[in-house]
Amino acid sequence: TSPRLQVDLDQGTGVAVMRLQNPPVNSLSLEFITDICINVEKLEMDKSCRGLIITSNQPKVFSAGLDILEMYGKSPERCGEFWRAVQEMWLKVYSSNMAVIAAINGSSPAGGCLLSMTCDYRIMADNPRYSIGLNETQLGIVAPFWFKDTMVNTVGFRTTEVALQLGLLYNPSDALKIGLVDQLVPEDQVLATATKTMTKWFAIPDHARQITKSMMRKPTIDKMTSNREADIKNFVSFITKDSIQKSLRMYLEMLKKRKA
Ligand code: CO8
Repeated sequence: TSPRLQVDLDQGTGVAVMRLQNPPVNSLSLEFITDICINVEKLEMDKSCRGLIITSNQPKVFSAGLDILEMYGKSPERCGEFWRAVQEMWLKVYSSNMAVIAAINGSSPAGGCLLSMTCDYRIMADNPRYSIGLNETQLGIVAPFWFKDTMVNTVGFRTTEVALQLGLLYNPSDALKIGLVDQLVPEDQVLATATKTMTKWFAIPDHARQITKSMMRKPTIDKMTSNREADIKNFVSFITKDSIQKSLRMYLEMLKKRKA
């Protein structure tokens, strides 16, 4: 176990709840992503676990996305290692045999939105102060093709085309309208609703649901795995550019200023 994750598997129901707790905002550092991968893998191998709910133990935030400090001022080698871990997390969750539900109890920008979209179903707190979306362009960076593919698979091409270019963050009701999330519930009912919803997914024979899930996702997964090394190379050369480093620095400064 890790201090950054609380994982509880109910042997009776077969539902595991994974709570993200990497203060303050569950940003996805290399270490945190590695913890998530190890724990998803463990549950995947556990025959008694049929479903996974991912939620946050931090107030107001599901996940702030990738840890910007992992992409700022780091060596190319370290950037490559980080990116391989990001890919691995996506692969593990997107191809999971478990039914995976995101219980989004806070804001979920960029990598947080990606993690949510890799789940099978999304339930979000109906708090208008929360937002979700792939806002990469706002940081002056570009969501890679498999982020794009995952969003296209979730909300369709045209919505993705506009959302990605403008780096749109949606409030919960707009996210529901475009299908980025599947259901809104009062904040204190997000986890309970996820647990209840899981029974609907468990009512279907696992093998039939799993083969169907794989049929839907395999082309996207195969495309990513066959371009994996090129994608790492591409990320490292992009992110280490002076102009991109400058954009990230300005964004970090903006985050700090906004707070003051
Ligand atoms: N990484 C690192 N630090 C972060 C991040 C992050 N993603 N997000 C917030 N922090 C830091 C803040 O700077 C702040 O630090 P400090 O306390 O030292 O000032 C602290 O966490 C708390 O943040 P806030 O005060 O802003 O907390 P709030 O509760 O007010 O807001 C939010 C929470 C809404 C999550 C807000 O922090 C936010 O909007 N964060 C930025 C989110 C974001 O834009 N993430 C994008 C990351 S990039 C990504 O995920 C995909 C990259 C794909 C790469 C492709 C390249 C080719």
